[in-house]
Amino acid sequence: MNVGADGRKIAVVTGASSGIGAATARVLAAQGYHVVVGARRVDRIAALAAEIGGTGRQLDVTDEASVAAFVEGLDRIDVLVNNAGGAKGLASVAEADLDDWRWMWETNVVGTLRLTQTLLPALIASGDGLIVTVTSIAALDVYDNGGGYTSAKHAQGVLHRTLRYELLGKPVRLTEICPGMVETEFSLVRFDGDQERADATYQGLTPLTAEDVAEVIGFAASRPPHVNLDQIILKPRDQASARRNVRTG
Ligand code: 8X3
Repeated sequence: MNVGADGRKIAVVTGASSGIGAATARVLAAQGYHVVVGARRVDRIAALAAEIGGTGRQLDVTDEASVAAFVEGLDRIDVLVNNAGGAKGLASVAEADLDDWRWMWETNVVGTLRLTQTLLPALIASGDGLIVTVTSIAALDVYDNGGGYTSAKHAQGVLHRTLRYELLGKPVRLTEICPGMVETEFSLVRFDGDQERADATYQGLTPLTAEDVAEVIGFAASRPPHVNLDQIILKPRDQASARRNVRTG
């Protein structure tokens, strides 16, 4: 399929089956982009694509063949939103599960690298490309029992920030989005489906919503080509840092 034949600009959003990814796809579609949404859960992707008049394709950023199939026929790319990623577990370094670390590094770091490398020539060829990478405040700070996630998010942030240097002089903007607490499926995945534990994460405070973050991504995407928003940190008013919020004091 030749995506882009209708003349609309093309945006690719990874991890788009829920949360920040799905909300971002809706915002970019409302701005006039043809949005290509990717995620592992193909039923959700198909429903979202139908809703926003975009294209849904299964995507596992940890799988080379899946990425190759995902990008097939994408002749043109204007915006890439690297949103796929997440956390698994909350364990001290002493007790860390090596498979959880591998999953976090594979999805957040290597996945972002794989997709970005693949789409980079098309983003440059667009003449006004934009790469948005959704990292986290965990890309800027560390916290107890978060080493697997904070190290992966730091590495993902470094990958993105390095590209900002390497692409200087090329027509590609780069924006890193560093959200704090956002109520999505993030904690449900982190706690392996334990809904009670996930809910407890946000008790006693008002977290950001996926839409709050998506609006900011939409703002970055709608700036003129010479304006680069390098890094945007957004947190709920109730959260001062990864370690301190109104509940912890
Ligand atoms: C997650 C940020 O503050 O929930 O990316 O740990 S926080």
